[in-house]
Amino acid sequence: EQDCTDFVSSPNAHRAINRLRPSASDKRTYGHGLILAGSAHMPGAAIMATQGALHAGIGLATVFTPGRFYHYIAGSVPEAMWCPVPLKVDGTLDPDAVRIISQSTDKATSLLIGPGLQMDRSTSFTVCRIVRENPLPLVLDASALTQDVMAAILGRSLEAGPVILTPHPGEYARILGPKEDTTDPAILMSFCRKYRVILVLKGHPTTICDGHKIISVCTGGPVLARGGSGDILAGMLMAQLGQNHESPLETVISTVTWHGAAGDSLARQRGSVAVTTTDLLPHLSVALR
Ligand code: NPW
Ligand code: AMP
Ligand code: MG
Repeated sequence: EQDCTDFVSSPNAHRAINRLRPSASDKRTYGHGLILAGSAHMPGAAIMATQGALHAGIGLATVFTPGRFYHYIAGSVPEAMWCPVPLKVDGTLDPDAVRIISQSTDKATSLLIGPGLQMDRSTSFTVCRIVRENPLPLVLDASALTQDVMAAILGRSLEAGPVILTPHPGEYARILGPKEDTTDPAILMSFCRKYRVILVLKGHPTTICDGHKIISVCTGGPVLARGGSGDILAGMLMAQLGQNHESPLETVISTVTWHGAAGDSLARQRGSVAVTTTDLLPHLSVALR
């Protein structure tokens, strides 16, 4: 472990930092990410996804979150902009959310949908419309991983940005269908080709597939086996996808590796038991160094 002050004052470190962030840059250089996440009983997922995006260096983040409780969660992450999207009287997402999010799309660079969303019929309808119509590079996680949303992906324009899916094994089984073998690499490969997606099958190891090759990422361990670890990863992927000019596959591989390496750093310093999910966040900078 290197002392932070020594690191920052060394000429090599100065060069390294400037390689990641050129002097001639401002917040627009590092992307503007949009996040549709959270619900009355899972506001934490929206917060953790947003923190993941911010700690992965995004320039600007706007969070669309259903309902009126956003005043409460907005204060917990002041760096982000928060925008309540309307709910119908039955508590489901109003289709007007499509219009509200589209209005912000012009200057945005990527979109994350899913962490902590309550996926009832009306919310699903709204999410499917956004997936079909919004051309931004897209990360779909958690509650947004349904068969209806998979069908909507097929309706995206060929010119639209890449789609990254980040299921855990249970969510993978849900989008694959009940009769398919979730452990078969050939099925994984043809699934990714059919939907033209990059799939991140989370676990130990995490398997990444773009329909042409399969990559295993072995960083990370059971310190990450706690609620919210995947929400942080989803935010990081959205942030990196929006600001990175290398290939989407390279971006996904490096970001998953980074998330796991931060877990390894946390476990080395504090062990795997008596920590909480957000303790991972400061270790993202340690792992990056
Ligand atoms: P079961 O029924 O639990 O045994 P869920 P989730 C299974 C939000 N969160 N390997 C599971 O099995 C997320 O963002 C909010 C294999 C079920 O059958 C989502 O929006 C938090 N199978 C929402 O909660 C912190 C597994 O998969 C199926 C598996 C639900 O997310 C927590 C579907 O799973 C959470 O991130 C595994 N590793 N894990 C917050 N603080 O706000 C689960 N299954 O129940 O839809 O998945 O991950 O709980
Ligand atoms: P989620 O279930 O969506 O919260 O995602 C969990 C995250 O933690 C994924 O990035 C997993 O790869 C990671 N994770 C959970 N348990 C382990 C484990 N035992 N070893 C390595 N990574 C894990
Ligand atoms: Mg998850």
